[in-house]
Amino acid sequence: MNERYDHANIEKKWQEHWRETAAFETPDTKEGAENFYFLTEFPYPSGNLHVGHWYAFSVPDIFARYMRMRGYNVLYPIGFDAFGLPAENAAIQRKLNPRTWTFDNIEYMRGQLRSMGASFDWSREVITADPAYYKWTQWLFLKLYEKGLVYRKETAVNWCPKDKTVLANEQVVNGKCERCGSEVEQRLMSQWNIKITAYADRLIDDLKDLDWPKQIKDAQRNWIGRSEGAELNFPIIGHPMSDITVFTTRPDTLFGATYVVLAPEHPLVKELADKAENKDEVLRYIVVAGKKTELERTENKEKTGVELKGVKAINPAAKEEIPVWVADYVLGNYGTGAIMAVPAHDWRDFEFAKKFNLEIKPVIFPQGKALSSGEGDFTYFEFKERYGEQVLNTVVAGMRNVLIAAPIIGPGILINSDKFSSKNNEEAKVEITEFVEGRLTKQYHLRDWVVSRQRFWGVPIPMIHCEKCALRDASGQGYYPVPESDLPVVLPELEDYVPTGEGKSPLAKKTDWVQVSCPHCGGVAERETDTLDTFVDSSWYFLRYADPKNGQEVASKEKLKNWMPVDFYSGGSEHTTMHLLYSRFWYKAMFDMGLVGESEPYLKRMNRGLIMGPDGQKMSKSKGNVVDPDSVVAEVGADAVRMYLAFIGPYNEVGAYPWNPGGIVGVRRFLDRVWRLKVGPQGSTLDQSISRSNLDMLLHQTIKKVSEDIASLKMNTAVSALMILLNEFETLSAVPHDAYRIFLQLLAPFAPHLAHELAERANFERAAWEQWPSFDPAKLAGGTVTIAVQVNGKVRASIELSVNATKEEASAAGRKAVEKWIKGGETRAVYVPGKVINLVV
Ligand code: ANZ
Ligand code: ZN
Repeated sequence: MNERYDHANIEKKWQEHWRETAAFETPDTKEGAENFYFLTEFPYPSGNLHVGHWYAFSVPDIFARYMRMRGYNVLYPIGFDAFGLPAENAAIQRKLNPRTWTFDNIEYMRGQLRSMGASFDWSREVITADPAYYKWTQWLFLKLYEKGLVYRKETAVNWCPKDKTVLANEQVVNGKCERCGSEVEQRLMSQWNIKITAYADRLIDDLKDLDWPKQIKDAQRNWIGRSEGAELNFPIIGHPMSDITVFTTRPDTLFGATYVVLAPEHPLVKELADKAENKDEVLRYIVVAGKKTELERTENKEKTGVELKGVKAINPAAKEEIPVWVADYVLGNYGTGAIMAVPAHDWRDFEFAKKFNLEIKPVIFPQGKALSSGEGDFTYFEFKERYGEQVLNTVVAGMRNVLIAAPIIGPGILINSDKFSSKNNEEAKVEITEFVEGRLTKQYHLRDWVVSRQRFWGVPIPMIHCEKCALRDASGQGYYPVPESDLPVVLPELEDYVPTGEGKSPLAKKTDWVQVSCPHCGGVAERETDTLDTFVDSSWYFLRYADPKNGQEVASKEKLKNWMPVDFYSGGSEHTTMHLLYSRFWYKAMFDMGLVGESEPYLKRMNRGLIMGPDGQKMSKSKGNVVDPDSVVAEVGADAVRMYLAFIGPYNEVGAYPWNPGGIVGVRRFLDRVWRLKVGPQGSTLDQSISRSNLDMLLHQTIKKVSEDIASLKMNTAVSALMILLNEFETLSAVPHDAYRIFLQLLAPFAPHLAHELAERANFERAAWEQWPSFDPAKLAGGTVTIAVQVNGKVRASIELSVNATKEEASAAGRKAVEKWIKGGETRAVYVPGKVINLVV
């Protein structure tokens, strides 16, 4: 072909063709084809597609197209996560209406997404800021409310001073706002919460049945953070009405608890401070501690605290009087907000005890030969056997006041623990808990999900507050759901969207919207003016793709059955403990209400990696290393960009891959070579080719490799295999027509425009090439060839060798055949596969 590979026209032509023929509109069911739901996380309408979007959508498109060619009825939908802070902040910066800004962006991004040649079904597009969508977000929120899974409560919440809104725990990363990076403050506020903790056990236990990467499962398990332990009561001397209840994961160490610690927020602190000799000091400490962030308190810094002087508690097992402290290394919102301190076996307690000179009492004897005498090292039981129990007891009791250099952390044998001494510590956990009438419990790191946002650009929370009813209401709150027939509560237009920072959304200023009649008494009441966290919107969007235009319900049961659960979900690792956790919860709650047919939404999940700037740094405007995909596409074409991103690294691993301008040129050159391939006349087949057997084998090996690699998302090695096949093709005077067809079939998911164009030009029947080729296992192994063995360039013998033989194998076989010339001497081999091995002595 002398004509230039004109990517721009070819890509335009095929994109128009796909659009006009509605090529990727997916029917709900398709005769003879199994449904396959392939989901990628939908984008925020941020305004401009960046390389990250290309990576998120164009590489998965290879998989979607491959599955379609394999005969599946593939749903590969797209939509926009349109509400939320990023869009709203961007609009405010530009002094634009967030709605206009968002919908303009969506329009622009649609065009950009189309330029990828991705096989999205646009007819099912979902936009979370569309009232037809968020009607169902509100409806589902009210369903959760009905089931007692939504409640309003005053709690200490994370407040972002810059975004002027409350954040969920998941949106605080290392003490900073996940969106803007500001240091998060704690504020006491009354907020709407979703009771995700009610599902903590199921969210952990059901992970085991999912085909998800281990890291993602582990991260969710850790985030939920289930600890099994016990609540134990420590009586306070002279204060018979209230004990100090501690949560411990180590009730086996109870005899070693030498003091108790209350969090500064603990409700008993003020009461006990009144009794303490140093009340003022205690109160001052509480104020100082209250100013610290949770991160500052849990970081491994110098421990601080103050004793409640004169207040004593009793260790319920050892029956000894122990001091009571207030210290901020104990958190108010975990467990019971109080701990028993066991400095001999816990690092934090150990450091604290060292600093304040508190008693350190070991109650666990480590496993292994930990006891030494003049006669050697012994385990606990060996020592007991040799020297008798009495000697052992004296030694062990002696340890009590020995200043140990570090706590004994691991398991072992109980000592200094009365009748429990000599027991295995694990065994003693339950027994000691029962002995002091404690109770076995579980604790979770997971907190309920605070979903109120004091921002404009979100779904209005469909609740109404009535001051009058609040007085008569048992809860005293006076909140009532908006009647279902009044949904959606439409987000009104405002003059001013800027958040006020006073703890209320700008919607509060829209008094005519706020005022509404009370669904309970009919009197004058007020709408809730906070909006929902965008993670609520995205907790169920994938269901809507199954039935995007349904005005009667979230989605019809039948359509859900066609598509759910999602077969494969591709997305970013930042969502591991946010969206992925929230949506699993949401789906389980819907399952319990009979709204969906199973309790897990996504069968298989993968997290993709990141594309870095050419300098290896994260792309950012300030670093000036942002690659603009539009200009690269204009230069080399969408197919080259797709294929380059596929080639950049394994898609199934969370790597960081720097953008390499040289690499993209290389891929473009590959496509140019494909364009120029010399193809045999129509009807020419492999069978007529001279190098038939080798080519046949390589072709079938390539089919196998590319199929397996795409299926496991190792797109990079699939591309390499295509490159090797092209090299081989280029050694032929003409590529047999049937081999060429297979090559285009394999290329089609990666470079769909080019492959379609070439297939059309080669006159292939659509049906004949638009399906995935299969390989013949018999042809994979390949035959043998006879090659010449030279010694210093002179032919001395010939050998039969597998066509796949490596240089080492060829050299070894060659040496054997020419032993009498080389006599075991050292040789260097020059190997031309299929032809000759030259051994240079
Ligand atoms: C005594 C003890 C002895 C403990 C020992 C540990 C080791 P996880 O695993 O995270 O659940 N703890 C309990 N509530 C706390 C709070 N509000 N703030 C800070 N620390 C708290 O941790 C449970 C352990 O952390 C509990 O078990 C308690 O210390 C401490 F050798 O009790 B342990
Ligand atoms: Zn009322």
